[in-house]
Amino acid sequence: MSRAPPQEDPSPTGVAVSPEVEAALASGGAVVALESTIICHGMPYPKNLQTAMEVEAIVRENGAVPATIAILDGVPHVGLNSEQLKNLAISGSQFQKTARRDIAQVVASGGNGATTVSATMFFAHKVGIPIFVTGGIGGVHRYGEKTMDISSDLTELGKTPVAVISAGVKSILDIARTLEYLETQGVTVAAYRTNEFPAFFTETSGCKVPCRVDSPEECAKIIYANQNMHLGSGILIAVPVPKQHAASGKVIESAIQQSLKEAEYSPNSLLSFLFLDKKIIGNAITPFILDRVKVLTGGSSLEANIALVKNNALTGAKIAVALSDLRK
Ligand code: PSU
Ligand code: MN
Repeated sequence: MSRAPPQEDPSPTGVAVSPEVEAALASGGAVVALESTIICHGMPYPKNLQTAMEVEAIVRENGAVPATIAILDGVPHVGLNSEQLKNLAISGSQFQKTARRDIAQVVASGGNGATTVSATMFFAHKVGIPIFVTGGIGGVHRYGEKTMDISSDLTELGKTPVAVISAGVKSILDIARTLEYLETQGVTVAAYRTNEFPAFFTETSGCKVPCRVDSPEECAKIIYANQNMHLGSGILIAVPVPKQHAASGKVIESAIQQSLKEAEYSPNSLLSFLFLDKKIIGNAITPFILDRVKVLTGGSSLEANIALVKNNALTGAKIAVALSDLRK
């Protein structure tokens, strides 16, 4: 099997860190990790490229260095140049959705991987980046108590000390059980300027969180304390979608119900022996439902998605700067 040589020499850890990210890390500067599944599997081209570039620009404007993470020709990369970012966006789902369990296989086969939250956290921590911005994380799926479909994002948060800035989790998931599971995993869950855990497209979920934070400095102090005590577990900072971009909860919920029906997503069908014959199983469920919700809401969910990712980038960059100042 022939493949192109890696564009940058990976360090002894097997990870290629871009010169800009390396310099920022060496000087204790602010760095923000970004995932690539959202680019390859979460949004269509060219909106995905446009969003990825705007998110990187927002991080820079707010004083931090962006580090998008993906596996290119079998080499995990932290920090992509504009050509690599463009290739990622154009390739879309040709890049394999790569969670923690998939990393070794993608690397061993010299493949291209779009990292999910779990895999992105893993690589961010490996190179020393404590802050990671995304849109939404995975969680406990509806009927998860029967199917055991629980995203590896949650177990990664339990064992990797990276702070993830997200807009909460989508209501395609079981939000209450997701929060219970995070508690079991020992994950600090903080809601930003609200007492309620946000549900991605909407500001509210009906679920209260035990910790409220009101400023980037307050977030940085929690991350700093987590690091100093070597707790070893992650932090989830949930930032609600900006009010003016929030989608209608009713419209979203009916689109979710419709897509669950299309995927024949019910406890009985999921547990039947026909389960493995179904087209939409395992890690294909999240992208399928997200895509159907986008179509069924006439694209309004995509606009909300883009707006909230940008808002998270703004907040995440400010937290990264505050953390870098605390460490000086
Ligand atoms: N939720 C979203 N948008 C996303 C994802 C989740 O609202 O793009 C992606 C993230 O990369 C997340 C992954 O880590 O899906 C979770 O997939 P799964 O449910 O298969 O664990
Ligand atoms: Mn799953």
